Amino acid sequence: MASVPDIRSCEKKLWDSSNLRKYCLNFEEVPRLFYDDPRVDEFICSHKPVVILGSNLVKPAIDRWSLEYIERNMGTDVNTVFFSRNHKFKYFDDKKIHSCNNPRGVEFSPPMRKEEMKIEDFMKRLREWKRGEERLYMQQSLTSAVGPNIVQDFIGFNWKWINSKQKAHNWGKLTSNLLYISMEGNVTPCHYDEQENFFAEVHGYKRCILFSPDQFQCMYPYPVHHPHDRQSMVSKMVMMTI
Ligand SMILES: O=C(O)CCC(=O)C(=O)O
Repeated sequence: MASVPDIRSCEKKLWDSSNLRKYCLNFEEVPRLFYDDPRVDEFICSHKPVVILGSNLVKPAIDRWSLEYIERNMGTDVNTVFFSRNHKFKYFDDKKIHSCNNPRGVEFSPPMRKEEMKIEDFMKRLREWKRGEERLYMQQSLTSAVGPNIVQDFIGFNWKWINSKQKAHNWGKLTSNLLYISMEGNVTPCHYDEQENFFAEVHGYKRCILFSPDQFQCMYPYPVHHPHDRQSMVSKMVMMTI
């Protein structure tokens, strides 16, 4: 990979290595480039990850979306919240689980549970959370059901820029917009997505560990009919022993 100048000095760094989980792997950093650098398109075009700076993609959210603002403005509909007994939130598709309505499904015990919660109940659980309790992770689609202020903020995202990227790279439709509110230390285990992703960090920090597609077979994905389809069967412990 071509070397890219280090431009992180202009960013506020909210973490150091003590905030990160330890993995027995050698990491190479994903390049960080300003949105108007022509190399952004070169990276996207060659299916390589890139951190894009200065695009103002979600500026209204950066300016306003504190936890308090979200609580006041999210609206009255319920939100999808996952609960896990440990730090891992391994996605599963409940439509693939065996049941009397789905006799051909797979016998499966979900590793986490899902609850639909009002935003104020989620925030209360978050505020009152104590070590040893189930961890929480809200993963909610942003639809027109959210309150009017959040809708206005969403309309103010930099759609012109993102649509230009979609067009330039011949991507499919922009299909879903998810709001994630995580506790520090939560982990989404290794998986692949079926479409391109733009991820915008509004507050805090998130580490994404990406494996090259040429490692696909080493990741041992679950069979497609399994509730953990798209997830890797490789756990951290296994990876440390090979
Ligand atoms: O990183 C997460 O916690 C969820 C997002 C995700 O799984 C993804 O974008 O593929």
